[in-house]
Amino acid sequence: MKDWIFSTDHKRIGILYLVGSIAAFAVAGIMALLIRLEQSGLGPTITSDATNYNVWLYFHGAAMILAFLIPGLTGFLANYLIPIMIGAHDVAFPRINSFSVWLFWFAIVLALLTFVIPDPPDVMWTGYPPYSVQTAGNTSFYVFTVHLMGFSSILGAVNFLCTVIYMRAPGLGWNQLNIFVWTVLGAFVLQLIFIPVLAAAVTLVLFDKYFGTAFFAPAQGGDVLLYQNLFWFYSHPAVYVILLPAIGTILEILSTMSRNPIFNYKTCVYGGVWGTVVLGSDVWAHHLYVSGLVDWLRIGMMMTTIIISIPVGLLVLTMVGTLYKGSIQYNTPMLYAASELFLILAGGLTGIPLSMTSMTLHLSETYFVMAHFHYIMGIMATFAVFAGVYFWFPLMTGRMYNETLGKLGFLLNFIGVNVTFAPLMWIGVEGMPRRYFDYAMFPQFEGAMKIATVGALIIALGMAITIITWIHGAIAGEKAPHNPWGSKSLEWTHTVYPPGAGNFPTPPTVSADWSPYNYGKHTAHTI
Ligand code: HEM
Ligand SMILES: [Cu+2]
Repeated sequence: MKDWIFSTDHKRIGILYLVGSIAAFAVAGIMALLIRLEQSGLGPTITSDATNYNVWLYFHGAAMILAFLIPGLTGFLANYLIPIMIGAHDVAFPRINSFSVWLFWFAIVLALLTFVIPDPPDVMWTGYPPYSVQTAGNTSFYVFTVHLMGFSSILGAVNFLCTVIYMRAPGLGWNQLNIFVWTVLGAFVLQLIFIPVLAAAVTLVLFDKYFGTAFFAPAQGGDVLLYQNLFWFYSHPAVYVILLPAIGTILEILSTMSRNPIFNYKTCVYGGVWGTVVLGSDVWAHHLYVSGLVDWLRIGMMMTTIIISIPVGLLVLTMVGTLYKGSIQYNTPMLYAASELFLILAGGLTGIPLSMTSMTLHLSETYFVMAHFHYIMGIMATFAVFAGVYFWFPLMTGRMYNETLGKLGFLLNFIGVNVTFAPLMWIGVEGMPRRYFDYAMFPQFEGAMKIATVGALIIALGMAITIITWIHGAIAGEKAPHNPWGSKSLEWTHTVYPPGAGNFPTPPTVSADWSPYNYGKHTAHTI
């Protein structure tokens, strides 16, 4: 126990992030089930108090994004893998790393207090004023959770940028880095620049609610839209904080399982990853299309939003190219990774009508938006975390998971998410507004809501099987053979499983022709 609490080993810290984020995922998932059960019929079903419903929505959204996806990708996967992938013995600042993970755990505890305090926050994940200022709910819990998570992530960003810049193995050049490392660098640059803006915005809400200031109160000279601008100035880039490492994870798997190098590596890195980082900073107002925004800004942001499909398209092209003519192994991590092509298309293509200022007049604030971001962010990124856990499972535990159980969980999850979100997307186009507690004025949508609820139950079963598969594998799985997937990357070729203190029995040195994707070529990846 003490070994874990005071550990500065990046692998243990990574596992602590994993446990915390999966716990948050489980509770936020239960909230999702409650939301779907509430909507399974017209009128109140499992609660008659709309505030309960708002609290579930708040916890579900805020926890999924702040406590599961961002820490799952940039906390767990980045921590566990990046030092090993670059041939380092640990991160640049191990104690700060330990401090970050405990900040994250404090934030989780703070978020969970939602369920015990008498006036829980009910402000969605967005915390928009004037509601967040006027509500009887305790908005300060939302604000402090954002502060803690944000601070933890900023420390992580500084740590990992320094680690990759200064601690690469001798000989390891920038263009030999794993693609996952690049995507995490992109994500951390975004976090470093934009988190302070979100932190400032929520702090001003705190002042307005508890100290009587009027930053967002128009009657006293404030500006309510200022908050929305500040919030999305961070939170649009935040979707790339999630998208980039998710795609990085998937690319590692696609490459290894199809025995192909990353297709178009340099275009993917400099065009795809960094193009997304640069353009992603300049599209936030597409979340404010229906707020009465001035025309020049609305049209401008429509252009940038459409243009960002180019770098995102490059990333998807790399995924397809990496599979092309591969000799593919269809195991559980690969099933998750391959399904991402469909999920990214479903989520990305639905973004295009939303980016058109004309079409969004109809679609904004409907279930269509909700289905869009669940396909691209909810499901795609969640599947990436799952794919990552399965792929690196032998490395992390020294054991194999059960392939049949893993595949069964995948199948249920994949069927479940589509049974849930396809009907919701459809009723969104038909005009079903998001965030309504009851939909008495739209009785025609009850059938679709019921189907979606069945979908959510299928997902719950799939998730339960997935978590059982992991626990079973970690405790009773067969011993993992050396390099079970035949990868060329340092974390597999130069370590024992699980890697011990300092990661490598002998610290690796890399030659100029080494690549983590040297499949098919006979160049030795010598040390
Ligand atoms: C290139 C493709 C994409 C385009 C063109 C696009 C476009 C849009 C637009 C215009 C909206 C605002 C809709 C409205 O509120 O009326 C939106 C909402 C959203 N998108 Fe995307 N998007 C894309 C990709 C992504 C990605 C990759 C993610 C996350 C990984 C994402 C996550 C979200 C979220 C979370 C929201 C709604 C947030 C909320 O209101 O609560 N989108 N998207
Ligand atoms: Cu956006």
